Amino acid sequence: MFTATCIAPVNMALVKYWGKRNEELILPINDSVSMTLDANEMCAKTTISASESFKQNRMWLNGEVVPFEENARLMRCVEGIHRLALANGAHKFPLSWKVHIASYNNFPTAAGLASSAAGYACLVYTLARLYDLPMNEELTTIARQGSGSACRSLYGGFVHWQRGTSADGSDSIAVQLAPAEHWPNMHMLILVVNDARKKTGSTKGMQLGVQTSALIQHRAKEVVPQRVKDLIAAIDARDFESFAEITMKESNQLHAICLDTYPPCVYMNDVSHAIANFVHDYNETVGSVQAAYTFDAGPNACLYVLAENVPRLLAAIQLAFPNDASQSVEYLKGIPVPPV
Ligand code: 2P0
Repeated sequence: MFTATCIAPVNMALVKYWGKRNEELILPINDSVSMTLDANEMCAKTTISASESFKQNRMWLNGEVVPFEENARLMRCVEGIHRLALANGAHKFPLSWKVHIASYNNFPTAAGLASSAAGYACLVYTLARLYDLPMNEELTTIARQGSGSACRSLYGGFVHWQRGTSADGSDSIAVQLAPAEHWPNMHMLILVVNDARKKTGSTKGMQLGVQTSALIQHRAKEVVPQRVKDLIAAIDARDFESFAEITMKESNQLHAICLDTYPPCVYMNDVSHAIANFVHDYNETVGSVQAAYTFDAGPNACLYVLAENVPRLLAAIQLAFPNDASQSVEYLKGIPVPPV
């Protein structure tokens, strides 16, 4: 028996992927840029074994059996790795051997916290390790076919998923823009508003968006290309203010597109909106842009803040959003910001 175990972290989009031009190959209508969390934080952990004695392919997610051969995305990842292994001539056991896959997420699954990104990135990377394949951009094209955003979780730091223009998706790849060490004091805080499974999954939500939103193609063609350039420049220069503005505008536009979808997809709730307001008020009160928010396809907030500003922001969050809601201080301009 041969076994490999790997972990892959969650990534959070700064410029959002929303909408496909090819559903089967998972080809996006626009580029996206993300930041990957530290490997020890929110991550998927996957063990894959291959054995001559296994009668069938099997998979468990968080200890529960999940369909394998009926899952087209999963099968496409396995077949993609088999193709690479054949081309590489590197496989140390027959490709006909069945595999058993056990994967765990250490965070809520399908609550808009990028669980499929970490999950499929981990699956593809662990399969690559099992077959002794090297890490390269081809693996990102395979992970992409499990879940679009998964291609970005194969790298740490800041990552750019280029939409590509070819019909077969061979140029729809993820590349690393900068490793995490490039901006070591960049922190991400996750505020879990609700960890329940979301009503409309991302796949369905973006499909409906492409079919019904009058704004989505304008966004893909006219807005995103410039934002990607500006964000890459902001990351390069470690310019937090520009980074924050682009990130927040991107989140707002994603949710505007979701509301422009018919019937609308509503992912943010009242608490999410209160958090977004809080961040703008906080920045105004402290007199500079020190925090940014982004929301994916769920109500949970992800805040970006530099290390030196974390304690003050956290103290303010605890004032504005205490565990006991009746103690909440409305975060209006002029409300004392905890001292540095
Ligand atoms: C992103 N999201 O860029 C965007 C922002 C959610 C909001 O990628 O259909 O689970 O599997 O390709 O990757 C979530 O979509 O969708 C996502 P599929 P995926 O992170």
